[in-house]
Amino acid sequence: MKQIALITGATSGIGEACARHFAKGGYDLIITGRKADRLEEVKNACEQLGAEVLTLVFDVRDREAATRAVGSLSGRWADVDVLVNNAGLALGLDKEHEGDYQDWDIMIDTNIKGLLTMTRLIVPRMAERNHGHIINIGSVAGDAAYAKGNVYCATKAAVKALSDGLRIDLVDTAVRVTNIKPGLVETNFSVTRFHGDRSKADPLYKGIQPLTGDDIADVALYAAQSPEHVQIAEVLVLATHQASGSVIDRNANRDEHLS
Ligand code: NDP
Ligand code: 8X3
Repeated sequence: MKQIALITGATSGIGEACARHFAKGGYDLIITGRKADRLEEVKNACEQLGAEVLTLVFDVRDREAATRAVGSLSGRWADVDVLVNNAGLALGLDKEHEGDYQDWDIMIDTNIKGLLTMTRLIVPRMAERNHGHIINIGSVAGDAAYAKGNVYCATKAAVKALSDGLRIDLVDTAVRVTNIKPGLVETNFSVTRFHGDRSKADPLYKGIQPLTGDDIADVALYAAQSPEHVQIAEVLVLATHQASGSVIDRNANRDEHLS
């Protein structure tokens, strides 16, 4: 019987890449997101790769909708083997004392409370089965704050604390917890952060070869496919010319060719 991976925020970027990689890696999938059309496209792509795929359309901030969606899973689909808590976002890049209340609430509700809701809904069955793996998508931003990153960085620091706490609480079970902390990944992330303004988002990826969603999905699949006695607790994945959340060399003229 194939294992089942549930991936939140599978309509774009890292989540979409995880869906494709887990499909190729032999998993059946439950992919979730807010955009039904995009989920159908990702579903079709993953079916081409040999996966059976269920889609669940809901916003991770809507606890009732999330509860209904997870409650609708029956038979083998109720036994999720891998939960990839990926749905998340940054909104705004402002000084903390000048930030936007609504941006703050959306980040906190999605990155912390949404992740917690999915954990609360899926992990009890894993604990009962003494089998499962939670892969949280944290960030280098959770390791140290950077200028104007304040609330986003705080949400990703929370993802680290929640991953560590869950790992402690599950230590007497065979359920594993991994926190993957990507650096600069070129996805829709920055377009979202700047509320759709590409003229602010695009320069972030200039002068450096950023990571791709596929690079992060590779790491997630590696962690999931590690032998059962191996728990990849935390992985920091940076672009080669990135040293931390705030130290990035953007010398586009350097004489090298990364492939
Ligand atoms: P994208 O914007 O490409 O993808 C974000 C995904 O999350 C989308 O599918 C989006 O859906 C979904 N999402 C956002 N809010 C909600 C919500 N309320 N309910 C359900 N789904 C939601 O960005 P990334 O792929 O880069 O981001 C994925 C994760 O990776 C995030 O947690 C982000 O913080 C983290 N990350 C990203 C890095 C980067 O540099 N790109 C680096 C480190 C971590 P929709 O299309 O409906 O908005
Ligand atoms: C996304 C990476 O450094 O842009 O979490 O915050 S960063």
